Amino acid sequence: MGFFERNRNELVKRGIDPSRLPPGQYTTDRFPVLHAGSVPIYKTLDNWDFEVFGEVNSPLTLSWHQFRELDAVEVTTDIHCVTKWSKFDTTWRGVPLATFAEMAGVNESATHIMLHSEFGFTANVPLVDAMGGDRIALFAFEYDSKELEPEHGYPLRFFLPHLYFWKSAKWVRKLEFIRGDQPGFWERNGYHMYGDPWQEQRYWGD
Ligand SMILES: Nc1nc2c(c(=O)[nH]1)N[C@H]1C(S)=C(S)[C@@H](COP(=O)(O)O)O[C@H]1N2
Ligand SMILES: [Mo]
Repeated sequence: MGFFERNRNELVKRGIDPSRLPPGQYTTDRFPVLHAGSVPIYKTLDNWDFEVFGEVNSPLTLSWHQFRELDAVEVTTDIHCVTKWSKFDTTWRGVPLATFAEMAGVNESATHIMLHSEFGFTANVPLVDAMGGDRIALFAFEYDSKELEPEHGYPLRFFLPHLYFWKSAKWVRKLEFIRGDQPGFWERNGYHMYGDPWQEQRYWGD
């Protein structure tokens, strides 16, 4: 029996439905850390801000304090990394993307969002995925009821669990509404433009 089959059998033994695992994934209870480049260190959040711009009527900039005054929600759900680990029942707290679309007055011309993080990291997501129906799309500041660890995105990361986890940009500073799709950092480096784990859209051409 191979590793992936053993991993699925273990889930069954633990009473967890193995169909929660997308194709080619295995579960872990650890929380691996993955990113390009270094982890930003913030001595204070006094100079931190969050900017919303692009195809909107009223671009805006929020301080950390202003950001934290917005209504937040908590969700518990599974996450799936393109490097094949999945983690079940992770709990996050943050402000829904829809809040910012409303505050800034997103134009009908917007089709996608581009997330901009520290050190130039970017990630692209279709707007319907970020706003539609029962989809979860948060700007998250807590994991497991505690503020984010520096290596997991402190103070703020995007959280979009229905796509591979590379779309969930850590250390996010700007939300841009754009017209037409553009590749972000990993998408320019060979990852799929969309990244649906259930379709195994890992790389270009998948
Ligand atoms: N700013 C930034 N965010 C990023 C990345 C990155 O390189 N830079 N990598 C992504 C990738 S590839 C993954 S799998 C997840 C990993 O999140 P974690 O380290 O909290 O597990 O972060 C995503 N967010
Ligand atoms: Mo990743």
